Amino acid sequence: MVNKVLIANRGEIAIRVMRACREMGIASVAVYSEADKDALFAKYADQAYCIGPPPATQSYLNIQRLIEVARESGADAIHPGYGFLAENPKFARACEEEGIKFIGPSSRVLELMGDKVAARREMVNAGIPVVPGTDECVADFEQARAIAKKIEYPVIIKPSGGGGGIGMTIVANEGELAKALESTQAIAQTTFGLCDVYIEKYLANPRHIEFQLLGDSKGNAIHLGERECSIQRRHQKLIEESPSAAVTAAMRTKMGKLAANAAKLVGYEGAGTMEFLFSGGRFYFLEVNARVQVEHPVTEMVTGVDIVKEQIRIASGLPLSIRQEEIRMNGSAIECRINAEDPLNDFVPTPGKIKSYHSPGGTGIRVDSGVYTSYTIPPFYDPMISKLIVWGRDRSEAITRMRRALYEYVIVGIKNNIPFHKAVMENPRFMKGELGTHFIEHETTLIEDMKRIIEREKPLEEKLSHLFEEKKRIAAIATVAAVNQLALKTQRINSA
Ligand code: MV4
Repeated sequence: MVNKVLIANRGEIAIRVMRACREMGIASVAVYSEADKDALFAKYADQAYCIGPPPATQSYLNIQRLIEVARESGADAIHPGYGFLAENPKFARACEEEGIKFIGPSSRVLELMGDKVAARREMVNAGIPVVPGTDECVADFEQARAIAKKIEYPVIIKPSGGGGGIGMTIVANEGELAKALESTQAIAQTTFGLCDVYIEKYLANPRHIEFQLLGDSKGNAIHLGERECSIQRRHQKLIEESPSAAVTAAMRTKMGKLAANAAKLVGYEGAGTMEFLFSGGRFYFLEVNARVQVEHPVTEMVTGVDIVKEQIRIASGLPLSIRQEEIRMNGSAIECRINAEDPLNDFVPTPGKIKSYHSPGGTGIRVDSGVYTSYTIPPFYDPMISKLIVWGRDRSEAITRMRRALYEYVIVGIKNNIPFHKAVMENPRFMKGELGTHFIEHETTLIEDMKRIIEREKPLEEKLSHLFEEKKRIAAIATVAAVNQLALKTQRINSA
């Protein structure tokens, strides 16, 4: 087993990894930028090193500095978390060359999965269904025209070096093709340093469903079922759940087996996700995310598997601690990403000081966060405050529990997206499980719903504002709970 892990990340995911380390008797090393000197993760770690100025390029993305700190601190492994350097083959290779375990797939696999056209080809060979489209990069307009004509419009042009939706262009007809091809190639070049693009049939309002995979160095690969992440905005997921309301047990078994088998075929070591679009009852492969994902806790809640511990075991050369036959999906879990952003002002980021903070608790609740009362969320990184995850015996219980938790949550000082989550948890189509990647833009009442919810709480807030001094916090929270009980009753009457 590894002895000491350097976490090359920040915020809640850094703490998530350190918690796994602590339970496994492994020491943890935090690295933090000057903007994060007061962050919880830097205090939680056994050791902490400042690695540079606030901009990520000068701190969390500085490969040389990270390797240097690993050596200096005596860390024998690096966990990259998500984002930053998590899927960077150069970073994985630098670790490999230094004899430091990179907790993730090999640089070879990261390179393969980073090239979306190559990954697509690999999956076709493994028998995974893909969206109709090209198996090579599109060289010129004539080739693009022929392909688009064959698969029929609308089509979507994607950068091969990309992923996560950046730079993609939807093309409705041949008249738009030339311009779209040019602009996608330009974005691909400037953003990913590679002008290669590929074309797929465009699916109108698919669901986004992904399978959680684990592969070890002994050639074992298993799946932990799926997550549905259709509720997203500008490629930022906001709500994720497991299982998906659209996936039957038979579909799960079939796709899960295919996905795990594909992971085995490419020699995948570590935790990973296979992303699919789901439309008309069928799965279409999109891409592989070769990292632990933000939304991994919903899978942990329904399977009981600690995904980060498995990552550390795998990197240590140990076999997976569970077999496929032992995996059971128990109940239903939902995650709401609680962000410092204003849902009534186009979701603009609202970093700043949290004056008062009380997170929900009780049965079936998990809060993964890196904040505390009086903490100031810096403006340099993503504005996530926490992940609120709930478990219920079924989807309906998970939704009512999520509502209860959202109404317990007290965040004073910065605008946040809790009203958005409250509105979705009351949305009739969400409650029926009728989801799609265009859910937010299609649900045109969400803005009014949020305003109504905020209005409903106004009298309460006026009552509370003078109470929000540190000493009276507990009383304030009790009042919140009581008034919110009222809000929930109103809600039940409305829906009856
Ligand atoms: C698609 C698609 C429709 N058809 N591919 C977005 C995230 C990235 N992983 C893949 N994405 C999509 N791929 C095909 N063949 C729809 C999306 C998509 C999307 C694309 C462009 C702009 C906004 C979008 C929002 C959700 C999903």
